[in-house]
Amino acid sequence: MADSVLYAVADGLATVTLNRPDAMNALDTGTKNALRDALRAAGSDDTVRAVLLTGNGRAFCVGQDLKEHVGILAAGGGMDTVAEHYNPIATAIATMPKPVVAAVNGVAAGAGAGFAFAADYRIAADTASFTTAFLGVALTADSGMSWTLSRLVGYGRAQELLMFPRSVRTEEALSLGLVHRVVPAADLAAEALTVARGLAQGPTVAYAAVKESLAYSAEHTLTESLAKEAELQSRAGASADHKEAVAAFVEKRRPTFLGK
Ligand code: T3D
Repeated sequence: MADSVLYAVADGLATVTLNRPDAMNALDTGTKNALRDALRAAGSDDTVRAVLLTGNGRAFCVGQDLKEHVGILAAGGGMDTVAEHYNPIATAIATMPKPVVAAVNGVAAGAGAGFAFAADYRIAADTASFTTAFLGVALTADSGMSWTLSRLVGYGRAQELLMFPRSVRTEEALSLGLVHRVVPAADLAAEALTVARGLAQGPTVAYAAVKESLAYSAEHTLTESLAKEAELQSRAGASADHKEAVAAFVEKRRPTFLGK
């Protein structure tokens, strides 16, 4: 993998770090390839039970590298990167059967914000901010943002944030539901690691089922969603972790989950 994305696995947690701090973690082609491949690797590795996505430097990710993009446009290139990179990256985050935590260490713009919105849990430094950014460069939403943003903040607020891009600071992001938790910048790495490690040691089958049922119910009827819940509850109920959790409850001890 390119140095622009760091990938490390320890104790069931895969940490994926965008590592172009001098470019505010802008997404050039090499970075997009590496990020897509890292997330796919984490998704398909059964020893990985949770993923932590973050950035090095003062930005989380400012989206498409516009300095590279201007050259691609000048050479007559198009928007192939949406199908080649942005869609697979957003899909990997949103659908891998394990929780993804976004530790938003700084500004998240365009597709960078889209990746954070696709995650299952967002913890942000108090110095971070979000902007949809797309309209500023005469583009529409990608990286799943039309889907995620309206579900996070509601249709009307998503309209406003997409049509009139602006910097949303963490206090507002928290009240809008764009982030789950805000911590002092100095504490972000440790706090995010604690959350992500806890998820990596948790009942992975149940987390995957929660993730799948929420996505399913977003576009199905109540009747269909109830049937899906029954299917997923059967899956979670058949897991070793469910048996362990119930036994631990009865025996008044902490459960030890194996992720299966
Ligand atoms: O094919 C396709 O392209 C389709 C896919 C699109 C996906 C997308 O993500 S489109 C959206 C792309 N992103 C943006 O439009 C964000 C542009 N950046 C900004 O609006 C601002 O820079 C920020 C709000 C993110 C941060 O503002 P601020 O004041 O903290 O920093 P700054 O001074 O504007 O930028 C600092 C440097 O980062 C500067 O470089 P310099 O002048 O020091 O050499 C700036 O050019 C660079 N930078 C910021 N964003 C990008 C970038 N360089 C390349 N690409 C960027 N996206």
